[in-house]
Order: sequence, then C-alpha cells, then structure tokens
Amino acid sequence: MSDYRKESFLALLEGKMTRKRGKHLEDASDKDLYYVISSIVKDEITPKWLKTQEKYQENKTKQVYYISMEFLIGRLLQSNLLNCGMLDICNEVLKDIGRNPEEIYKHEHDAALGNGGLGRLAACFLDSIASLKYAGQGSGIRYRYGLFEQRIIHGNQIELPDYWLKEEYPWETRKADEAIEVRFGGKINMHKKLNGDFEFSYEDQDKVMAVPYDVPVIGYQNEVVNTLRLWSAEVTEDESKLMSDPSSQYYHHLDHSHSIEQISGFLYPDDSSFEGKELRLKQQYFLVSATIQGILKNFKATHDISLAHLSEKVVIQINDTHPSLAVPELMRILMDDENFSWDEAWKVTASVIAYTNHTTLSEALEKWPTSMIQKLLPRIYMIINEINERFCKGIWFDHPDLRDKIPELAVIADDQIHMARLAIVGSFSVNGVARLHTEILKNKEMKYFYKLYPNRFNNKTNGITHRRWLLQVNPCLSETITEAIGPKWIQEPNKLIGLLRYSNDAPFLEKVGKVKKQNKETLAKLILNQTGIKVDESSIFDVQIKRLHEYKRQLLNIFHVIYLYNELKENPSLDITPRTFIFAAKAAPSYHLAKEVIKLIHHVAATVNYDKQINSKLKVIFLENYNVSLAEKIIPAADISEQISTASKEASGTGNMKMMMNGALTLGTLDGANIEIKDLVGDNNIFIFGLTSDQVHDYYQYGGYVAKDIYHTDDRVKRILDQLNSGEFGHQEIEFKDIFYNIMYHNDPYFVLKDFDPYIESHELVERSYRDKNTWQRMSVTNIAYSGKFSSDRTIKEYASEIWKL
Ligand code: 26Q
Repeated sequence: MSDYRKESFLALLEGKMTRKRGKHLEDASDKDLYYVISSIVKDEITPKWLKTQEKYQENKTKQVYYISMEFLIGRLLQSNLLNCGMLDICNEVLKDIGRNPEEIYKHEHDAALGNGGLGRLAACFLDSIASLKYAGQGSGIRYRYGLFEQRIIHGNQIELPDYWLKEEYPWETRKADEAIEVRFGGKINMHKKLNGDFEFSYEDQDKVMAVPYDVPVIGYQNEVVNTLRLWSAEVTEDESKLMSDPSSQYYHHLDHSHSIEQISGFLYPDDSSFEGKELRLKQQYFLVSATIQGILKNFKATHDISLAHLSEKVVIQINDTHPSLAVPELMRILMDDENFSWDEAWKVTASVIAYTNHTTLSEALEKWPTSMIQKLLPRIYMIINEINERFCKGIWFDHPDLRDKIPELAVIADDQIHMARLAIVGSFSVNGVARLHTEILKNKEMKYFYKLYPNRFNNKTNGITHRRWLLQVNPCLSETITEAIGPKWIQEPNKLIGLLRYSNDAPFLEKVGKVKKQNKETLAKLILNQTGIKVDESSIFDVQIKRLHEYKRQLLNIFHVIYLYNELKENPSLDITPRTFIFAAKAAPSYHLAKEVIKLIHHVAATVNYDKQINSKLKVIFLENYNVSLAEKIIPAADISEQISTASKEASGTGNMKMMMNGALTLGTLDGANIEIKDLVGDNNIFIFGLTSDQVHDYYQYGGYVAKDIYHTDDRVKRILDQLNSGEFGHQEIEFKDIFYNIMYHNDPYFVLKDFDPYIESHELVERSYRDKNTWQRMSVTNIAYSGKFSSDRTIKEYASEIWKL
C-alpha cells in the first residue's frame, strides 16, 4: 500500500470528521467513524453513479428491472469499500490509528428486507449485474420494519421489531421529485367508443404516493454504479393539504394517512405458507404499479420509439409470483392510458416479463381470493378475467388434447387467482433455480404448461456473489488462494479450478487448514460471548443455518445429536471425534411446529452442554437472530455444511454454495443444487445420503411408507421419540408431543425416520474422514476449486444472454 494513498485517506477522514461530526479523529466514536467512512464512499461513488445513469440514457442501453418483494442486502459499508477499491486502505488506516475496523462496520444496521434465500439471491444478483457492467436495477419496498429480531427465552422464540431506520441510513437518497401515484379501489366506468371498443375511466380511487429511495449498487472496481430503488408509501400532497384545512375531518384523514403508510410498514415474515392478507396484496400492487409506471416514464424520456417496442429496451424479471400483478398492470396502462388494443398490449407484455419460480411446495403457492382482488383492484380484476378467458379459449381451440386439463391450468379457478399460472401465461420465460427443480417444474408441477409452452421453460441454477461470500468474509483464505494461483479468480471465479493442482500440495493444504482453524477460533469466541459456552476449537464444526422449515429437517439433525448423546451415555468412553453442532434459524411467527423444533434444539443443548460426562465430546449451539451478518461469521468456520432437506423440496439452496466456497464439505441429500455440487466435486468429496426425489415422489403417490414401522423396528428411533415425551430434555413439564404426533400420526410427512439410518451412516463416514487430516483438507480444497461455478456472476451471465438479451 502506498504511503501517499494512506495519507490522503487519513486526511479525508480527518477533514470529514471535523466537518460532519464536529470532532477530532482522536475523539471520534466507532459510530462517528462508521458515518464518516460511509460518507467518503458516497462522495467517491456519486459522480460514478450519475455518469453510469447518464451513459445508459445516452446510449439508450437495454435495461433489466429485477422486481422483488425482498432484497436481503445486509450491511453495505464493507462490501461497498471492497467494490470501490478502498477496503484495504481503509482497514490499514484504521489499524494505524489504533482502531478496529470490525467494530466500526458493526455500527451499520443489518438491513433485513427479506426472509431468506429468495431475498438474499436478489441482493447477490444486483452485485453481479453491476460487477459485470450490465444495465440493471432492483425495485423493491422500503419497509419501515425489516424481518423481526429473534430472541430466545427458555427455548422459545420471541419476535422483536426490527426498526432499522431508527438512525440515519447513509446509503439511501430520497427522490421526492420522482414520486409516482398508485391508485386502489374506486369505480370503473366503461364507455363504448365509435369503433366499438371500450374505454375505461376510474372514479373515487384511493391515491397513494410511492416515493423512491435510491441505494447505489457498486460494481467491483469497474466504475459502474447501478441502483436499487426502494419505494415508500406516503400520503399524496392533496391529502396532506386537506389535513390542515380547518373544515376537514382531521381525524378521518389522520386515520387514512396511517393506513396508507402501513403499505410499506413491514415485511411479512412468513415464507412457508401462503396466507391471503389484504395488506400484503396492497404491498404487491404498490410495488408493481410504481415500478411499471416508472419504467414507462423512463422509456418515454429516453427513447423516441413507440411503446410497442418496449421489449427491445426493457426486460422485467419478477422474483417469484409476488410481483406477478406486473402482467395485468402493464396491460392496464398500455390499454387505458396508451390506447393500445388488447392484442397490441398483450404482445408487448408477454415479451417483456420473465418469471422465476422458487418453490413447488403447494402450501406456498400464491392464490388470492377473487373477491379480494375485485374489491381492491377492480380494473386489474377485469383484465385478469379476460386473460383467463382468452387463455382457456386458446386451449380449447388450439390444444384439444389439453381440454380436460383446463381446470388445472386456468388462471382463475375455485374463486381464486392462481398467481403462478398468471405469471406463466403472461411471460416469455419461466425459470427454475436449479437443474432438478426445473425438471420437476417441467415434468411434474407444471407439466401441462410445459406442453403448451415448451420453449418458455429454462433453468438458471442459482449463485452467490463470491466477492461478499469469499473475498470479504474470508480474507485469509482469499489471500492464501491468491498466493497459490494469482488474483485472476477474483474477476473470473472459474479460475478457482486452478486450486486442483494444489490439492495434494502438503504446504498449501496446511495453510488452508490453518486458516480454517483461525476462523473456527474466531467463531468460538463469538459463541462464548453470545452463549457463555466454550466449544472445542478442534472439534468438527457441523453447521445448519437457514430458515426453520419442516422440509429442511433441522429435526433430523437434532435427532442425530440425541442419538450420539444416547450412545455416549451408554458408553462414556466411546472414541468419537468431538463435535460442535451449530444451529441458527428463524421460524415464521405463526409456524408452531418450527418453533417447537427450536425449543427442542435448546433443550437438547441444555442437557448435552452441561453433562460433564460427555460435554467434552459434544456441544450443541444455537445462535440467535440469524441474519446476513451472522452468516458472514459462521460460514468461514464451517467444516460440515448440513443440506438435508427432503429430496425434491429445496428448490436450490444457496447456503450450500456459500459454505462450499469456504471449504466446508456438504453433508446432504440429492436435492436442489446439492446435486450439481456433487456432479462437480464427485462422490468422494461430498457426503450424500437418503431418498432421492423420485423415491419421495413415489411414496407420496403410491404410499408404502409407514413411519410407525420404523418406530417399532429401530430401537434407536424408538428411544429418541420416547425421550421427546419423557421430560428428559428440559424438565418434567416440557414435552414435545406435537413433534411426536406429527411423526407418528401424520406419518412423518418429511421422511425424517426413513432417512434416519442412512443419515447416521453418513455421519459415521464424516467422522472417519475427519480423522485423516490430509484427506479432509484435500476434499476441502477440491470443493473450493469447483465452487467458481456457483458465483452469481455465472448465473447472471446466463440470465443476460439467454433471457434478458442484454
Ligand atoms: C408469499 C406470500 C405472502 C407472504 C410471503 C410470501 C413468501 C415470502 C418469501 C413466500 C416465499 C418466500 C421465500 C421463498 C424462498 O426464499 N425460497 C428459496 O429461494 C431460494 C433462492 O432461489 C432457493 O435457493 C431456496 O431453495 C428456496 O426455498
């Protein structure tokens, strides 16, 4: 690092500290430094931001709009410093003046505008789009409350509000002059025009202002700065004027304005089952209407061609069905405001919108009651009706072979609007997020749609940004990699494959092993700090971190822990490699069974961790409030990455990729992207167990699995299930009857017992492999070497060339 650059950074810091915070550097708190460094970054990138946007305008560049109800961006200071090339210098200067960079970065509130995988994927995609110099922006909601903060009290999850905007958020810029009016409800008037067509006008609508707050998305050392636009719901100016009018009903307006601001009030915390809440529907329409209006306004300002050519300059990717009202909303604007005929409008709409599916779980599919849409969005309802009628007629006349499938295909059926069907019908691309998932869509869940539109379906296996998930979170490993193969992998993550040459190089393996050990020591300190429990740093760190869902089977994991505990109690001198089982997970507030599993994990932990006879060999840790920042701490320290969903249920998974990239070995089922990991690293560098997707499917279809049989024949299983009710974990009053009941009397819908034995066996192989340090490290390096494929840069290049045509 040149002294000159360091000196000028220090000068910048000093100058800004006095001007912005009225303090000398010596007196600055960590928080002062956080704000001042953020402001330095903003100054550095603002000209580039303007220039990037001007260039897009001048060159009339085709734009992709990624619409998502969730952007789980986490903290931005460190990644922004990294991407604008100032991270090293900043860290060095801070250390020179005796400050700890980590302590400073911690002052940023972890922005949790998302639930999990889908939201984090959107954040990784924005990073890759900018880093690959594509013209793209994200469009989402500026929720006042993000995903709840989790506390655990006596094993019970408590949800606390996440008021992340309490203090100034330095990355956002309010753009009041670009606000857009969104309208709900009202009366629709139809007039017949001279040519026989109908014309629509609206009356008595509720008006809401959508005010954009722009967050910069900085490309990796490439001068590009794109935008994440987050919309906030506010009262219109007319409305606020009325409020101060003495003749108006002040309390009526106050009440009304409160209900308007609710629209961007909070993120819905349930990603497991669909519930038709009106406020959620309002949020979705609010996002979609503001975004589409903004897109058309920008198109008109940039291009002098007709909106009929929209698809040449714009493509809209919708993140799951949550923004699928984009289809009727674009139709509405083209027809009612732009005088397009139905056919003209449809041609544009269905060539601009592309849809990504993230789930095949039927309980998660969005189906809105027609009555709710009709009341809240009467004109949108009419349009969906017509889409449905034309679609069904089309099948009747053009696909007689599918006539009897119309009830399964219709957009409106049983008084419900099926949003996935709407999204498929109204888009030109439908993609799944991993190979298996896309095959299931094509051949099972959406097979008749696939028959209708074979060319519409395609796969885009997910990815993660290696800049955040390797370079930033694991600097020592990154340095070790660069020492071996040079720095090119940072621009081209596929170059990580060069590490294969080192997979038998003893000194290199030793270095990688040392880095892992350091990372485990760091995590052990965090664990001690947060839980008061001391873990053995040389034990296997076995990690399962993700939302709590039955299909993700944290229950199978904790059953294995109970099994080990039982074995050790029976034979305390059993020679096992010490293990630390690390969990972190939030449950949806209304997901009872998920909360029971969290409680079970805590009670097992309490029993195991304080049992002197065995606690040198076994520890169970639950880290509360899982979020992006916590993931950043755990992932570099993982030895084993638990990816144990019931096969066919996990569309892709992305935590699997993050841990692989940091040298953890996957212990998993043949589900989601695990399969693609296995195909790359080979059977010897991964631990695969359990039913396949086809077997699971056959059991559901033809029966043949009886959970009780396993209970009665496998003593290990019987013992564990009985312990759930014996008060052995926790105290006498605590029982886990609901978990027991679900397995025994609902026939174990996620095959926990069925996969129990192969899971135990797989763990035994893990343990044997770990004993041979050399083999383990070779496996670990092999995983890192192949992880380049899972950079979201690869994913985004595929989207850009195959769907977006940028
Ligand atoms: C829907 C309607 C109403 C309220 C909430 C929701 C809702 C919100 C979030 C439904 C689902 C989600 C989130 C889904 C999700 O995160 N899916 C995950 O997406 C990842 C990225 O593709 C995949 O890797 C995971 O396999 C998939 O589970």
